[in-house]
Amino acid sequence: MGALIEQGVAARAFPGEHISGDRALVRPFPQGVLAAAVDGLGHGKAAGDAAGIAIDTLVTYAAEAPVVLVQHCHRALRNTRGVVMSLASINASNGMMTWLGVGNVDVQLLRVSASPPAREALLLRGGVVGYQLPPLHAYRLSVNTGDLLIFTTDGIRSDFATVLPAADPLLRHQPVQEIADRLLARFGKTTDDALVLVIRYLGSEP
Ligand SMILES: [Mn+2]
Repeated sequence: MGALIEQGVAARAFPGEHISGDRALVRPFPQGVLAAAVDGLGHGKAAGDAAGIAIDTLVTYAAEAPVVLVQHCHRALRNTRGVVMSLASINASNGMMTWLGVGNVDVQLLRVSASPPAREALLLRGGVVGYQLPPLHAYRLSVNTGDLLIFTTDGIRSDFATVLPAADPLLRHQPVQEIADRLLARFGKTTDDALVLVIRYLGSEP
C-alpha cells in the first residue's frame, strides 16, 4: 500500500513549560490509518503523562474501532488527570472514515475538491477520558482524494474555521505542514498548550 495520507503537525507548549500535554498521532495499520489528537487536562508534566499514556494505548490498539480505542484509553487513564481526544480511523480498502471525539478537540473535514467545496465538523460529546465518558457513538462517512482533516486542540482559537474556507484554492496544493504552521502562528493562544494536526487524504490508488 502506498501512502494513504500526508500529515503535518504544529505544536507548542504553554509558555514556560517544557512538556506539552497536547499530542498528535498518525499510525498506519494493515487496513488503514489512525489519526488522533489528545489534550491532557491542564498543562505541564501531569498533562503530558496522561497524554502519553493515551498515545501509547492508541498505538497498541491502532487497528481497533474508535469506540473500542476510547474505552481502552479510559481504562488506562483511570489514575491520571485524564484527557480529551478526537480520533479518525480511515479504512484504505473502501475510503470510509470513522471519527469520534470526547471533549473539545475540534476536527474539521474540508472537502476541498468537491464541487462546491464543503466542510463537515465532528460532533463532539462532553466528557473526560479516564474520568467520565459520555455515551460513545462513532460517525462514519466517506473521504475522497484531496480531502483535508484538521484537528485542533483548544489552544487554537476556534474562529480559525471561519477564515479558512473549504474553497480556498491554497488548500488543494499547499503542503500540509505549511497549513499546520500557518494555523498555529495565526490562531495559537498563549494561555494553553496548542496543537494542529493536518492530514490530506491521498486515496489508496498506487
Ligand atoms: Mn488545552
